[in-house]
Amino acid sequence: MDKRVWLLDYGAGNVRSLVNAIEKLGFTVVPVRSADELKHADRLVFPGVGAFGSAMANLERGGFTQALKDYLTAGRPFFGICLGMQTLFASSDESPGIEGLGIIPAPVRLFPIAADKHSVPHMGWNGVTVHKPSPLFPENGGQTPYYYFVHSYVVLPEEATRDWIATTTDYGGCRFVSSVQRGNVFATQFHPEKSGAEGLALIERFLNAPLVAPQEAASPTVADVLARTPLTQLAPRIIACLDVRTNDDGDLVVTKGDQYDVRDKAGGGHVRNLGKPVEVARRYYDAGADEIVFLNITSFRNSPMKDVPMLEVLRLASQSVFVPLTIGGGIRDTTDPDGTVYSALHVANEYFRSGADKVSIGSDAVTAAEEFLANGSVKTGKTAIEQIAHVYGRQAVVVSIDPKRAYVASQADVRHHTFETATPGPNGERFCWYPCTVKGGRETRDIGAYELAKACEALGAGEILLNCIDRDGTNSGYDTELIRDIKQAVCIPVVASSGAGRAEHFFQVLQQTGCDAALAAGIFHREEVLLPVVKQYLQTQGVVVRP
Ligand code: 1PR
Repeated sequence: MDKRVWLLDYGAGNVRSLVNAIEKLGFTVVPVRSADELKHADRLVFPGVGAFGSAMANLERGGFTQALKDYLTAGRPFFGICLGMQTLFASSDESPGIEGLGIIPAPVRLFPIAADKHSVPHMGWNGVTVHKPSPLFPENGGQTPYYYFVHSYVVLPEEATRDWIATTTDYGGCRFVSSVQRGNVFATQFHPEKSGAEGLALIERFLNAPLVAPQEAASPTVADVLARTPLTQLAPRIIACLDVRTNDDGDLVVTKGDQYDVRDKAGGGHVRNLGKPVEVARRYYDAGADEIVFLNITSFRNSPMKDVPMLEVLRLASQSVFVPLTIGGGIRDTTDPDGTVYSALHVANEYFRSGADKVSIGSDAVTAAEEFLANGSVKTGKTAIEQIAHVYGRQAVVVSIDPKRAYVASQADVRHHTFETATPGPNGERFCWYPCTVKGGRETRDIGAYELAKACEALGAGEILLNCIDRDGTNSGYDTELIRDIKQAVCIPVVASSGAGRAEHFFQVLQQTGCDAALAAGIFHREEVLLPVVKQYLQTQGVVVRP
């Protein structure tokens, strides 16, 4: 069997994880860089990246548009992913006035949901309802497989899409088309290359599928599609976080701070060494982590460009970890000791090219928000958040917040947003706010986590990673008051972080704050609570989790 897979890569972004997934399955990737090469493709994968308009412009600029239309209308084997599915349609609300390939005569629309009730982008693990039996979605005994979604635009079931609907998914009261198929042309809104073993199995089924259009099942009516139950549910993400730095011997290790102090007093003050980053990441992937976060915690000291080991860690991890990888630390404009200047976007590019799906910005986000607010909340287009979101999409930009709780007797005592706390301060103070820190908690700034989160959302961040220095490493549970306050402040996903000590803490933070994900570091590294045990406990409490 011919094990070649042609990949239409117009160089816009991170296709490494898709290449890694295809190669993991024993196939060889052949890059397609011209219309002529496209004509020789027998099995084409198209991972659209960025915005609809930029994808169509890149196809046109590369001379691919007509050749791709011809390939598709000939019904040759095609697998479009996320934006690679959306470009099959006639147009998109994301880029008004821009024509798509028009293979499916229907529009892609902005998610018709209340953004103040449901985070947008739709980010995380959700199920699919199969409407068209095919070798791609074999009967699974009623069990829906979970796949990783991250998107803000959708295709809806309607007459013009009816014959193409393979699966639908439900989110925020909206049932949208999560995959389309007719004959050998197949495309998914979700990312199979980031959907763990289920995603790899789907890619493998496509690559091994008969290359001759099978006899198609009859299309369901739109009413049938909309009537099908049960609804799928977005599962909250359980995330493992790896703080990474060089130890005293110069080796890059996973470490863990107690309130950000990574030196082990009882162990002679050495940097805690909790293992090799790639091995630890693989262990968490195998244990069912829904995402993995690497935080390069000494990057404020030197430029990540010199942190070749960190880039190598990402390259190696992305070869065997097929869930989203976030990397944070040092993403800002930097000047190397030799005077070379690197923009934040350049640093982010290196991380994406090395296999990251999202980048996390900490200290630089505080500076950007302070300037944005001082500038009357007017955007300059010059911040790292804006520049990276513009090129890679807002879903690729996470802002990591490192706040500390501060008590005040009266809300009039500070100009920042405060709330009344259930646990008053040492002198009975009834209110609190959370000043943010930079440089790993070493420097406190006069901006609250509430104001920072809202400013970064306005600047284009796609997700908030909300740490809490008071809770970090204490096993005392998440600061649910802080997390609820920030969740209510923004419409983008919020990841709860810091303090998890028992499986119950994950249930508590999900139920009491409405956050989209719960992250932990210490209890997983110290194996005090295993990740599968957390998921099993959540299931006993009726929480839908990715199996
Ligand atoms: O400022 O853009 O260079 O990014 C630096 C990044 O590194 C930020 O995301 C910052 O939060 C992180 N960081 C810097 N110093 C430390 C430190 O620990 N000395 N880590 C640090 C922050 C967070 C993790 C974990 C939770 C859960 N630590 O430890 O995400 O706190 O921990 P737990 O479950 O053990 O309680 P920039």
